[in-house]
Amino acid sequence: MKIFYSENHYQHNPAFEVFEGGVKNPYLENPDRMERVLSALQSLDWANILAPTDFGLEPILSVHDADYVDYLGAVYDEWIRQGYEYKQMGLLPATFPPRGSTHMPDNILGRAGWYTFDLSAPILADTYQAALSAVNCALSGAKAVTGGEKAAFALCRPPGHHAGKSFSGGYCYLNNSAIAANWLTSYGRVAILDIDYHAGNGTQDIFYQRGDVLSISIHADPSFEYPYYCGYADETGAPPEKETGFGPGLQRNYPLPRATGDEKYLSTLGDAMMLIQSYEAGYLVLSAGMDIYKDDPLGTFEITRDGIQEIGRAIASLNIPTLIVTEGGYANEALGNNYIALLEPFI
Ligand code: SP5
Ligand code: ZN
Repeated sequence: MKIFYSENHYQHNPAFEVFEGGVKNPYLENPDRMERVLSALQSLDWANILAPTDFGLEPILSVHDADYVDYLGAVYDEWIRQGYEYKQMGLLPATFPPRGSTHMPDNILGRAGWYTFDLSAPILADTYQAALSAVNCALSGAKAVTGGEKAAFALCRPPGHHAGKSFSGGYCYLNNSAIAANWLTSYGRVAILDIDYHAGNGTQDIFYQRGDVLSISIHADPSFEYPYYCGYADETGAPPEKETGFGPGLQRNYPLPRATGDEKYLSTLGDAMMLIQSYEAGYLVLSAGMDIYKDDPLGTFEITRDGIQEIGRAIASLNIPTLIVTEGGYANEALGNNYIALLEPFI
């Protein structure tokens, strides 16, 4: 299997994140995650680890707003020019625009708050380069599946599914899966299936108004879990201009309760897979967060490694060329074997 990896993620290494109550916690979305996955893969004879190719900005600008991408690319230097320097934390706002705000100020902290929705996506010196490389990994994987591969795996760090058209958050800056999915629409009908523990609010934001990508997310119910404001079952997407014969729009959410185990998860996945089949998707992008795993420090689900393999087996049985993209997953010591369990059915 072709696996795309860039070491540019190492330099994106925030020192901490801010939890509820202002608790400073060591940054969970850390370089060690990818290091573990990579070294687990390196011992396998079927893993063909490749460097990504550079697709430039065009595929990114087809998904994200240009002013947001400009901001991501330029703001760190501006921050330093203004005399700030918090070496390992970079730029992190603490004020966010209330609903209905109409003015984005020139002030750098005002702009930072405008473009992010929580305290987990600081901008460091090398954050933008890391995010670009992650996008190139996803796009390289997408290209591989258009070239006849049954599946490809993109090791994307930082992850992407919480990043919307013009916002970062949840450790995400550029939406790797959404950019790859959008790129794939030139080659056929595309579905995204997001199995990260958290609702894919960024992916939902990007495709909600569009009638051309089926976007499905299975996740912890946002009525009790992050990202709280998105991922409800009644959010089904805006009606497309052309009738698709496929319900109101092309977003589907499957919120699940705390302590969801293998059996319930797999039956929900079965429902989601029926949608993908009836949509007749020619390409599938799997936003594959492993924070569904029972030992994950952020998750509450009880999915076992066997359960993860069953998830992989079920999705592989769809027989759709599939790009598998990393998202969350913070039980670092289990991450390598969890991804291997997911990938094996696609070999
Ligand atoms: C890509 C991804 O999985 N992003 C998830 C970001 C979730 N951040 C939420 C942090 C809330 C942590 N609450 C921890 C309570 C510890 N007991
Ligand atoms: Zn997650």
